[in-house]
Amino acid sequence: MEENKKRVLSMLQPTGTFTLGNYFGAIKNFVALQDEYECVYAMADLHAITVRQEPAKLRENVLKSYALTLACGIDLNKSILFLQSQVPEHSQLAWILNCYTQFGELSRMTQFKDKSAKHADNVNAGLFTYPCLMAADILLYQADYVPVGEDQKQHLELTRNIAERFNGLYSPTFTVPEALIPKYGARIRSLQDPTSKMSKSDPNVNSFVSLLDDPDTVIRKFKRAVTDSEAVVRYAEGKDGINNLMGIYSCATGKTMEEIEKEFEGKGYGDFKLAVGEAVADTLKPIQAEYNKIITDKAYLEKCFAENAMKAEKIARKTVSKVMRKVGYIQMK
Ligand code: ATP
Ligand code: LTN
Repeated sequence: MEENKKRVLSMLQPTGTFTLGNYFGAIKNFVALQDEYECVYAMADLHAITVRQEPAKLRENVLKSYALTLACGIDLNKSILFLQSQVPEHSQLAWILNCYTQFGELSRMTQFKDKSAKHADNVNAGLFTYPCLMAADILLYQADYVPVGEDQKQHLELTRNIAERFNGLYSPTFTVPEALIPKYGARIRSLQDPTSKMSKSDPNVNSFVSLLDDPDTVIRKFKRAVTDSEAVVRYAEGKDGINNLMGIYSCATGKTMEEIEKEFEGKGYGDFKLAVGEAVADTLKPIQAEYNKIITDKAYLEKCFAENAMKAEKIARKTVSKVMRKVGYIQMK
């Protein structure tokens, strides 16, 4: 990898499959950034256990998520893609950053508030301090940019504050990262309730499109999408359902909102929904074909895990050593 390129880092929760929201909000961007930047990506499997996981299922989900991310176009000749739990520096730096983060700051995190309400029987300390682990994920690699969807903006802001605080207390140690949030894919909304984000943990499967949904399922889900009664395809305030579908269509085809309005002038929502469904199904076809090839090759996947963890650790080790020296730890000779 070239030394003078700026570095990009991002991670995904290894939930086994991804939604169209994950794809347009994050993964598609991961792929696009590979030529211009030195990219480091990972499966956030340490984060995954902030909610209870069944061990065999977690293992399977990590394999699937990794294979699917590769299938979306991550090229291991250009980028690193590793498993967070295989690089121990993440846990090490997270502990240290815990001690430079205030209780009050963590209490304000909306993802913590949402998830602790959702899993009221298991509001564990990991769920609370998880933004410090996320900060460690980013700061370990001295990342300049972090491509994420809008829901991660608050965590990025906290990461910047932690980095600036640490740099100020000692001397410049961490690169202060910037979020890279796409214009239209940043917040893909639920097809059933366009006021909330599309989420794979939504109990209503018609509310989200999974990257592994077959074409008929995709088209059926778009046909059922909630819209409004105006019956005019235009991007406007108060038309959450149509705005969301236009955003998705724009992400899938590269067309602008004006071009989409023109294309569907005088046509009804039925035609529009069908076109969105078909465009999305076409986007997913090559990803699914590639995924089906990769997921059956466990030996290849395991080789990728090992090689990429080693590459990641080489970068992460340097940062941890620097941090330990600054904090005042005696280094092993
Ligand atoms: P859940 O929906 O179950 O809460 P998640 O999909 O938000 O989980 P991740 O898989 O970790 O969790 O998300 C990976 C990336 O996808 C993040 O960068 C996140 O910002 C982005 N993302 C998630 N949902 C959406 C969405 N609806 N629109 C745009 N981006 C999204
Ligand atoms: N918190 C993120 C996943 C995540 C991440 C990161 C994203 C973990 N570590 C580092 C960007 C950078 C989520 O819930 N989507």
